[in-house]
Amino acid sequence: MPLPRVKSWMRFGAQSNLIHVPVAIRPLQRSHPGWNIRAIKVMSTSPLVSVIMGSKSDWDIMRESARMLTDLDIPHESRVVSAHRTPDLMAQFAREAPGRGIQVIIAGAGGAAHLPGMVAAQTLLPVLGVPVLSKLSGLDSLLSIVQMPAGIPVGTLAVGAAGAKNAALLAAAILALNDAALRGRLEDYRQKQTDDALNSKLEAE
Ligand code: RP5
Repeated sequence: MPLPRVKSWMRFGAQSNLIHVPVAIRPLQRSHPGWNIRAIKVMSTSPLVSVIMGSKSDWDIMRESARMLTDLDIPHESRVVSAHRTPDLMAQFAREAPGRGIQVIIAGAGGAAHLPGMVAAQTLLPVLGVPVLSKLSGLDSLLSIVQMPAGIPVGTLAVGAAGAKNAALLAAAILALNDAALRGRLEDYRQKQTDDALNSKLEAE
């Protein structure tokens, strides 16, 4: 079976703890279910958005960011970077992100969620914080991220999946300032949302 056209590539696993999410990997997964897609390198695209999270347990929510970025055809990476478990990695990540071409960082964390603020303190890149649901229903995460003292901003989104999805949309809006094609894709996304709402059919009472 011929390979579908793939615009980006995927590399992830224990060693790099890094996921380059390809734009068209889903058809590839469907048509080649037995393949080890970790080993497939089709074409390299540097990520523009980095989706980081404090723990693997945040991925259920943070994958909404990654999915939205994939849908909008935005090269991105997703990885675990913990402020309290891997503080050196966090500092290195924040320092090196601009040089790697990253333009926006989305940081999800739960509980005493200091990751977004600590990363924002070490870079001039825009940092969008996503409060992950916690034992206190995400209220602790929300307050930890949104209540940054003056001087180091973190753009804070809603708690949970809606926030993760909106973080990607906000990152897209930032990138679209200098990318007319992406702006067009965002307009299409909004239009579809409008059409879906207008075409809503309610079931009988
Ligand atoms: C935070 O602690 C993470 O962002 C996560 O939301 C929370 C709990 O982490 P785990 O104990 O599930 O790894 O750093």
